[in-house]
Amino acid sequence: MMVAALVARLRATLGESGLLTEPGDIAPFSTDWRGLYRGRAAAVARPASTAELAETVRLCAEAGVPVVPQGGNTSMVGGAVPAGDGSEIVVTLARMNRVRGIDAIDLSITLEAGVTLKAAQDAAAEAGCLLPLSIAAEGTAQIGGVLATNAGGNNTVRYGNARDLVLGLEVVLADGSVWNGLRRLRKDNTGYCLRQLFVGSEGTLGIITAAVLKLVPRPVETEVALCAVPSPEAALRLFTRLHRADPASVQAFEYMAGTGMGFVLRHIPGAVLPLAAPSPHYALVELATPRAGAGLRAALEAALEAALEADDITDAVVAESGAQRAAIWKLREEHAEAQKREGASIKNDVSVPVSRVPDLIRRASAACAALMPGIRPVPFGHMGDGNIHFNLEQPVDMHAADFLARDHEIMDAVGEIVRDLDGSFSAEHGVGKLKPYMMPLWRGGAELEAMRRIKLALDPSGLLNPGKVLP
Ligand code: FAD
Ligand code: 2HG
Ligand code: ZN
Repeated sequence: MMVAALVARLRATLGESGLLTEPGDIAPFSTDWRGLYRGRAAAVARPASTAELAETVRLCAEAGVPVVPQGGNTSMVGGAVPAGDGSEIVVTLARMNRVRGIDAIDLSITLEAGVTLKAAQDAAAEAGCLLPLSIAAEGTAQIGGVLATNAGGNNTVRYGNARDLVLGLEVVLADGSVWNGLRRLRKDNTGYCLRQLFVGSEGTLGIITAAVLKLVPRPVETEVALCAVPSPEAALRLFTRLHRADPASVQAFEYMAGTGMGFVLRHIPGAVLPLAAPSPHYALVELATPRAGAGLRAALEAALEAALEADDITDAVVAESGAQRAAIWKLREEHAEAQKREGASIKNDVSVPVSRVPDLIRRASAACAALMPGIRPVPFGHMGDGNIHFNLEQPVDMHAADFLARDHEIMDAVGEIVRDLDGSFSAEHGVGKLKPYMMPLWRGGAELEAMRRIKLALDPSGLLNPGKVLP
């Protein structure tokens, strides 16, 4: 069937408001947050229910037309961008945005895929609970996208990735059939664990339409500190000190280099460094507990004092209010945006064993400086779980296009060091359209072959998000 005939059938199924075809309307769905890719969707389908989405996928399968699922379109690897030839239909989950239920005793929340992560957090908070998943894009990223990418973020050190929070899923499969696995059981050993197959599959195995996620009791004490640290090694020692003392209270431990902090202070309105002087390195610590009277503040101050005496920190500020906590977090959360405003960047979302993070930062900085004089390393990220965004900013006097033309060379140089440190080339952003070329080197042999067989079994015609993840 021609794509035009399919579009007519989709319009009949979804109605006028359920299908976008005007170039101006579909443009935002055809490019990515980083501006690396410009695609062109044949149309954007906006189903309002699982049944409508299932029928959309069934019609696309019948017509042999590929489908690109899209959530908030915040992918850092071009995962939700359609091909440039107008041959694919984008399916946005945005209209499927109901919170279906919350149970504060079961500690679970049932959400449609198009609920933003922020709206899900707010719904959990209203019920006196915490959804312990936090990423800087949470105002835009949606539950379906967060699960399809197995997002990590700031709380992984304490609660794990998105994968660790999923109890159940509802998924539309490649032929349009619906798997309803919206269970909320803590124990359920009944064959292969299908839900974990879809988590992290980046829209290539099925379309997530709803999910049951775990909640935890809401913290009653939260403390946030920003520390100036003399080196990545010192930051790691500070992390170890806090984590050994009470692993259950370390909600986040983030590292930032002075370069990235400088970009935030320069480009983000209202950003202010709450320390006496800039530092080459920083650590952001968040401690939290649901235990009343736990004395977190005293514990944090004692740890910071000991770290100061050991020369592991040179200065620190502990937030005195919710507003100050938010202001400190803003310095960290705006890193991606500030880097974008500074110019072109090449991103390496890598992970290594936590103990090797300082080695990674030192070795990768030296390797990149040797490759390109003037390149500006901007390492930052989730040090407590070993995931550093080893990003590079273009030299000041270089053209963005000339810089970006060398992205593979630079990513591969960093990758070589990451491999040597037993790490991964993608810690939390996924593979998307940007990195399938890396898969044979990193996941080749039996692992990649098993992935291909799974893809073939669930999507035999290769219609779900083609060109993503698998080379
Ligand atoms: P999209 O970008 O729309 O899609 C991502 C992938 O999932 C695509 O392959 C798409 O096809 C697929 N997909 C989307 N919805 C579905 C669905 N319902 N069913 C099946 N497949 C689907 N990531 C982190 O892990 N940690 C961070 O700290 C973090 N911080 C970020 C900060 C900023 C400023 C930005 C721009 C991005 C950040 N990201 C982070 C990356 C991104 O936000 C995450 O990957 C997020 O999980 C993507 O969600 P989304 O709804 O925007 O998905
Ligand atoms: C973060 O942790 C995100 O802020 C984005 O994962 C990282 O810009 C990046 O590379
Ligand atoms: Zn991150």
